[in-house]
Amino acid sequence: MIVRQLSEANQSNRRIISPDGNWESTRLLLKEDQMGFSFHITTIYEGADFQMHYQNHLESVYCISGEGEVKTLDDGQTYPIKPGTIYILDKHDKHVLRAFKEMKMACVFNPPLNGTEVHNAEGAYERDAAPISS
Ligand code: 9YT
Repeated sequence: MIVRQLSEANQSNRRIISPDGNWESTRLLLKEDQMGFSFHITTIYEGADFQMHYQNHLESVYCISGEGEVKTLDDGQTYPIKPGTIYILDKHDKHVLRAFKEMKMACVFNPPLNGTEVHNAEGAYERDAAPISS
């Protein structure tokens, strides 16, 4: 069994701060753990408004706290986000995420992240990012 503490992970290289200033993510479970998915606690900063397109990954995002919305760009639909909302990008959906109040999200990625990923110009993560231990 693996047991980790968010408070400890926040003090380590598991905490990734996005260069674009929109979010940070503490990656509690990664590819190297060989579970087939990764699990992160992500903070979306208040006022964030940015586009993502996870072409190489599927992602589920559960809102623990805060308030915002997510818009899928293919159909123009907007969905409010509040504590208890989960959105599931089952079609590699291109989307825009907005935070009206800082949001804490629990995120699961398949395939799992290596650990150091930040968004590329298309809002995706590359498959071959470095692991946190390297
Ligand atoms: C909700 C979302 O996708 N935020 C971007 C960061 C990502 N969840 C991550 O790397 O943890």
